[in-house]
Amino acid sequence: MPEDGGGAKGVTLTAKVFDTLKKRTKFSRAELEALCKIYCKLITSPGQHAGPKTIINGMPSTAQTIEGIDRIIFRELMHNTFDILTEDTLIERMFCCWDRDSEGAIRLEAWILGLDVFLRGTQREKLEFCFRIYDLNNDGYITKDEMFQLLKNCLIKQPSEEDPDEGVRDLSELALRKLDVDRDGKVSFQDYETAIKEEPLLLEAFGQCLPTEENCVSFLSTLQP
Ligand SMILES: [Ca+2]
Ligand SMILES: [Ca+2]
Repeated sequence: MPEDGGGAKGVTLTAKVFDTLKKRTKFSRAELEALCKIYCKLITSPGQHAGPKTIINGMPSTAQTIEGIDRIIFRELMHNTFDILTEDTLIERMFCCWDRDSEGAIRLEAWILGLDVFLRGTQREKLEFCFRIYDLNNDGYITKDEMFQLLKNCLIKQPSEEDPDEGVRDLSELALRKLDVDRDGKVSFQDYETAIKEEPLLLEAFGQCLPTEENCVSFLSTLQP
């Protein structure tokens, strides 16, 4: 049963959650409040519930869905607010990294913790975030196959080429050589960290998953009271 007729309007940060977030993130009190407001707006915006049977007489039913930012809203947010025009596989991976408990929606706390890395993460946090995204099967390694899949999706196919996958295979081979520091045939987090220290531009080698500096600044400025 919904707690009140307004549904998500009741979402607020409890004092305890607030204190935890204040400690765990780099956001100020005012920023956390602003982020909470944005969250409430996102989860109540129309078209939130993509699945069938969740809209009854124009009113979203809270019976079967957990409250949070769903995939559709997430994609729009990345697209419109942060200019991340990356393809679906990568957006899906980003969503999964944000939705830590695999609930199918990003709850308030996860949303704020994710944004902390996304907007103000340390180099180490950003490395971990990108690595998790690129490690498609979550086994702790980025393999050549995973690189192939990621690069295949980012590259525009040349129709004239006889074997369009050949270029992607070459590129995956090259990326593996660059990133596999200990030469065991796959990229561990350790490899990735070492290689990116050498060559910071490789951080997002397999597709954009972080906002530009400019987008960060402009989003953070909207949080100011
Ligand atoms: Ca993997
Ligand atoms: Ca390795």
